[in-house]
Amino acid sequence: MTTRNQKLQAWLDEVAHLTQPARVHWCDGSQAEYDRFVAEMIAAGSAFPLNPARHPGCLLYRSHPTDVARVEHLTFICTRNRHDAGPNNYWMHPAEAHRRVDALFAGSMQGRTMYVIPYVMGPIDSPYARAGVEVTDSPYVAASMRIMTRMGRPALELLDSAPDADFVRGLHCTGDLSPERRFIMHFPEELTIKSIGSGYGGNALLGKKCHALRLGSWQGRQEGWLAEHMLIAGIETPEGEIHYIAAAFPSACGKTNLAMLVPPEALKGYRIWTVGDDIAWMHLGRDGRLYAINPEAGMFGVAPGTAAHTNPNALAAVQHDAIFTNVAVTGDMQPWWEGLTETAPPDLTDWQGRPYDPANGPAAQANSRFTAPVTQLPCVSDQVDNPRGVPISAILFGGRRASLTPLVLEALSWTHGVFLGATVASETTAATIGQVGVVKRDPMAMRPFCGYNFGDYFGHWLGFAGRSDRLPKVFHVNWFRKDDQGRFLWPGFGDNLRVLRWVLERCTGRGVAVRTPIGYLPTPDAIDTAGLHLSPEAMRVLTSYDPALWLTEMDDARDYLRNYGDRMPEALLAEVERIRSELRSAA
Ligand code: GTP
Ligand code: SPV
Ligand code: MN
Repeated sequence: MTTRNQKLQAWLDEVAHLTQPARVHWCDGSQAEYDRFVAEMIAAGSAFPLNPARHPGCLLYRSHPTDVARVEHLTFICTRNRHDAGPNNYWMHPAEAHRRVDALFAGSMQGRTMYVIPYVMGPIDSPYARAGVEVTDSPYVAASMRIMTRMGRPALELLDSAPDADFVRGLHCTGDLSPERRFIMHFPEELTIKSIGSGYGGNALLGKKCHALRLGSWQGRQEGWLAEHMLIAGIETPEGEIHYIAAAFPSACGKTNLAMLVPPEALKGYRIWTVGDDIAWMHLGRDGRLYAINPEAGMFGVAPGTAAHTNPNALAAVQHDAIFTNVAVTGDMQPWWEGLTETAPPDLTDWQGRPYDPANGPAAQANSRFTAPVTQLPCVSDQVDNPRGVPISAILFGGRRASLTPLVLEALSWTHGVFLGATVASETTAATIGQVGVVKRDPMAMRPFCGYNFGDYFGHWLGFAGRSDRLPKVFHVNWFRKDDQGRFLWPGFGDNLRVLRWVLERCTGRGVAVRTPIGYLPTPDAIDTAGLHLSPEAMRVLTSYDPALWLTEMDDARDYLRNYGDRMPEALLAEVERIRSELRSAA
C-alpha cells in the first residue's frame, strides 16, 4: 500500500529516515494481517495462545514487568508557551522535546518492522471523526489498534480522499523499555505525538489517551467541542424510553462497569446499552443538546474485579477474540485474575510467568487488562456507529472517596456543575505508576489527560452555558464510601442503577431532593433500596453532608483552584465563595 496524501508520505519518509527500520508494513486491518501480528508475538515469546476451546481467538500478552501502567511524570505537553500547558501538566519546550526524543528514536527500528497504522477515531462517516496515523515497531500495538480503533484500509481511503487533509501523527517505538529513556511527548500545536520506551496501554496505543484526549481536548477547545474521559450509556426505562448519560470517573474508578451494568432484580424492566466505556467527544447539536460519540471501537478494561456477579457483560465480551495483558493463567491456559472466582485455581501461573505464590503478590497485575471490540458486548448500543452521536441528558462526575462525599448530589446550575467537576478528588489507583490510595484532585477525571491549562479548560466548559439553554444536568456520585471497618457502604455495580434512576427522575422534573449549599441531595427514601441489606443509618450517611467537614474541603478546593492564577475563571472562585458562605450559615 502507498498513499496519495502528500503530508503523510513526507512524514513517513522523515520517520523512516530517523528510525531506519528493516521493513515497512502498511496495516490494512484484515483478519489475516491480525493473525500474522499474533504469530509474531508468539514467536518472540511475549504472547501465548489461550485455550482454543474455551477462549477461541484469545491471546495472553505479557509486558515488561516495569512497564505495566501509564507514567505521568514522563508524559509531557510541549507547547511554545508553558502557561498553555498549565500547572496540571509536565511541560517541555517543543524544540527541546524533539531534540531529546529524536536522539532516542535515531536508528531505533534497525532490524525491525515499522508498522504504519492508519486509523479513525469515531464512526468513519461522522463529521466529528478524526484520522490519525500511528507508526510503531510493536505488533502488540498494531493488533490492539485493530480492536481499539477503526484501523486499516477504510482509514487510509479517508486520508487519501483529501490529499492535504490533516491528521494526528503518532510515532511510537518500544525502545529498550528503560524508564530512563521513556517519554510520552505531545505537541498539540503540531498535532504530533512521540512516544518511546513503553509498550503498555495508554503510553503506546496512541489513539486512546494521547490522541483522543490530550490532543482532542486541545482541538475541542479551538473548535468548540469537548473531548472527555467519559463513558456513554443509554438507560432504557420500563416504558421503553432511552436516556443517555455520560460519566467521568478517574482511571480504575468504575466507568467500564457502569457503562454495561446489569439491572438488579428490583429494577427489572430497565436495560443499559453501552455506547462507550472510556472516552466521549461531545458537540452541541443544532437543537442545543449535547451529543456524544465514542471515538473508540474497543475496550481496554481493568481485569481484576471483573466477575459474573459484578460485570457479566464484560465477561461475555472477552470469551473470544480478545487480548489479555498481564493476567494470570490456569493450568489449561484460561485467563484468571483476582475476583474472577473466590479462590485461586490450582496450577496457576502468575502474570510474570512464575508458578503462583501469594508471597509474590497478586496472580494478575493490579492494572492487568482485557482488550475486546465493544461490538462483542451483549449490551452494545445500536447507536455506536451513529455519526451524529447520542443526546446526553445527564453528566456524572465522580471519584473514589472513602469519606466525605455523598452517594449522589445534583448541581444547582451549570456553573456549579463545572465547579463539581473541577474539584473532583479521588484516591489514586494502579492505572498509573505510583502510590495507590492517596486522595488527589482529579478535575473531570482529566488530570492526566487534559492537553492544556485547566484554567482555560474550565473556562471552555463554562462557556457552553452561553451557547445553549438545553445542556445536560450535572451530578456528582461516589460508589466508594466506606464505614468505620473499611467496608463499602454502598453495594455498587448493578445497584448503581438505583442512583441512575433518581438521576433520570431529576432530569424529567420528578425525583425528591433537598437543596443544600453543596447541591441537591436526595432524601434518604428518594432512592429505592428495596431488596438491599442496607441499614437506615447507612442510607442516612450516604445522603447527608457535614457542614464543618465541607468547609475544610472547600478551603482546600479554593487553594487548589488558586494554583491556576489568572487563568482560573472568576466564576469558579465565586462559586467556592458562595458555598463557603452558605456552609458557614448552615454550620
Ligand atoms: P479505566 O479503564 O482505568 O479508565 O477504569 P474505569 O473507570 O473504566 O474502571 P472500571 O470500571 O474498570 O473499574 C475499576 C475497578 O473498580 C474494578 O476492579 C471494578 O471491579 C471496581 N468497581 C467498579 N465499579 C464499582 C462499584 O460500583 N463499587 C465498587 N466497590 N467497586 C467498583
Ligand atoms: C486509564 O488509565 O484511564 C485507561 C487505561 O483507560 S490506559 O489506556 O492505559 O490509559
Ligand atoms: Mn480510562
